[in-house]
Amino acid sequence: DTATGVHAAWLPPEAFRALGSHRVLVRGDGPLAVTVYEEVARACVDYGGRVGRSPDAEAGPYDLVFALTGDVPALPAVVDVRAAAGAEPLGEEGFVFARVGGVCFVLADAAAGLLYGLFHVVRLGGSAFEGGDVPAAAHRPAMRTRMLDHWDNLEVHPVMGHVERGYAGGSVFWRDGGPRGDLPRVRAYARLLAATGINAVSVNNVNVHTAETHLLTDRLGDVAELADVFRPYGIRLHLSVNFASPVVLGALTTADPLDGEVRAWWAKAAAGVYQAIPDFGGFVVKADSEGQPGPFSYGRSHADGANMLAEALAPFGGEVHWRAFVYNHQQDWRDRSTDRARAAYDHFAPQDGEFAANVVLQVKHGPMDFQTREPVSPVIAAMPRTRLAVELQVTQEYTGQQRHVCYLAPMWSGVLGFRPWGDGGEARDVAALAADPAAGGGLVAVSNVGDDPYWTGHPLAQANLYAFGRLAWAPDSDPAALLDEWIDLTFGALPSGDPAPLRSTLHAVMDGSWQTYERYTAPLGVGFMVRPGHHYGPDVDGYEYTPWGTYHYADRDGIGVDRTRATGTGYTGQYPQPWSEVYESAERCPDELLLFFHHVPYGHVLHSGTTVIQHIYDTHFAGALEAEAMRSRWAELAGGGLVDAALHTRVAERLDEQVRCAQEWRDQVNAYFLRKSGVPDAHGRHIP
Ligand code: GCW
Repeated sequence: DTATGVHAAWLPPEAFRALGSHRVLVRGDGPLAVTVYEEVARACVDYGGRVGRSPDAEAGPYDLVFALTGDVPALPAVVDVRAAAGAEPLGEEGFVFARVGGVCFVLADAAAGLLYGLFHVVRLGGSAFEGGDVPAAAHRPAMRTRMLDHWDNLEVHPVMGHVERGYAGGSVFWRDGGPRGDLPRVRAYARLLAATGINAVSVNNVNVHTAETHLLTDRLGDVAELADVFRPYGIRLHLSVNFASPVVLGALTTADPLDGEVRAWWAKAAAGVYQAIPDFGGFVVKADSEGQPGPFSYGRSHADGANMLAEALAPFGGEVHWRAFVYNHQQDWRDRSTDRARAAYDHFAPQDGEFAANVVLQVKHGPMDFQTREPVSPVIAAMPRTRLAVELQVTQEYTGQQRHVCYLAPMWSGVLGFRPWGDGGEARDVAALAADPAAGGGLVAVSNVGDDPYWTGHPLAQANLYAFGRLAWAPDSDPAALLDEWIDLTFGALPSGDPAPLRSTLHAVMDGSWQTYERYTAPLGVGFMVRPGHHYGPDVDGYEYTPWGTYHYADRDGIGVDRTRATGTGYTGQYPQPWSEVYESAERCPDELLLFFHHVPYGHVLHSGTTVIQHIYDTHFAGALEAEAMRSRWAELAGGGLVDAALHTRVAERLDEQVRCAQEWRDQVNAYFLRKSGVPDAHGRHIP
């Protein structure tokens, strides 16, 4: 049942070499323990090890034992190892790893923990089995929900294509209006996701068109089939639902959330879903946003809408992921008082405390829309009585569309580590707010996967998917260390056996790639200089006179959006102290966000000591050169046997495009600002 013709990504057979060449005992019941057993058994076939399975395992000795902590009578050692890891419960998904007297133990309270422990051992590789004792340590996911949302359509949408904002081919789930039918591929995908720690997937676009609306009812079998494939890897499925389903599916004339018949309709729909998929995760909802239906049509609030769905799901333990991405996309660009950045807070903060216990408010990490640089959304600190999930975008809509190398883990790590209250009394960071065990929100991302043989179009974009899952498990992970993990697993089976030269190239190309991308695109946090519609490549004024609320206001004197309380839109007031003061002040505002918060003259001097206009020139020249350096560095690997030739070519081709596109960005942005400002480059470089 293996997927053929698909890149193994971070789970090539060689990643299981150490595991598969030892003597392993797998105890425990249920489908997840079976998965662990099958994974180990397959590795042992490949590498000559031996696997025992309770209850009829042959006698030891074993090098590695997987067991549930309740399994005491048969395995007394479990008691000591578990005790050594501390008294805190492991939870549904946690595990203990230890090596005692030459035997490794993976212990868990529930079988999902065994699965995550298995992939921990895979990451450790040979080192799991070498050296002396390893003290017992507990590993638990920081986030309860670690979710990937697919923006996949069942059929090719005339404007948005098969996968909305997808850059890796068609959907892995759907084709021609129905299931794609390649379940081995789906299984391989589930396995990759489980290895990063992801435990929830939503299988259709948040813009729910007519065909996808039917997944909730008459097409439910197609979803159940996918759920069956994801289940053995500990992943619960979710569906994006159309708020107007009762109307679209023809049952009722209204979708008013306070209407009794509407509520009854949803209760019945939810019951139907759980009959087909007993462990169904819940609904994802984009309501009253970019043309999607929602409670506003009926004069109801978003709490009314979300709670109605929550009530339908509650009897079955399901959750509603209600998106906070609500703003006016038909704004008048002449009106400078309306500020799209304010919208989510203005809509949702007043409703804090009104959402049901099984509603999770899903908030994009920034106030606008997944730009290369944004401040952290103020909604995240504004709703202490609401469960919260932070939404990231792994698919590179605004960050190079998987034609550019852009390793996003450093950006996400900055978001997760941001402290809305500074270092003062309430020092919790974004990760802690999303992980709050009482609130139980989580981390969500828009997937970058499609039916491309490398999964993600750009092979190096696999690292973003890998790092997302790992950050959801452990938000304080170091992005460079995660890159190493990904490199070791993906490329660890080099014929030379030594990934060191490849490792240094990949770090050189990837570590700083997000900042390189930022240098040659929109400057200083101002955002939206992309081509309208598809959002690839430069168009400085592309969105300037449109209804989308995404403006930079460049004129002959200066640039930026005045979001201050003193003279602007007042957005800075949505932050708690100290940020409301720091962002309010053009002197104190961090350089990288200056134009997000302030409209300043081109001669404004940054903390870096250079003027805004000179910064624009300098970074655009530098960024384009860095893209060229990335390409040369990668080219040095050609023919060296360190990476597969086809993969090398695929990356090389995309680097050619990245270099071309970076130069186009450089020239358009520099020419635009030279013409607007009339200020020449201090270094006299050529600007067309
Ligand atoms: O960034 C915008 C995208 C839309 C997307 C929307 C959203 C799914 O351009 O394509 O729609 O965000 O997050 O809902």
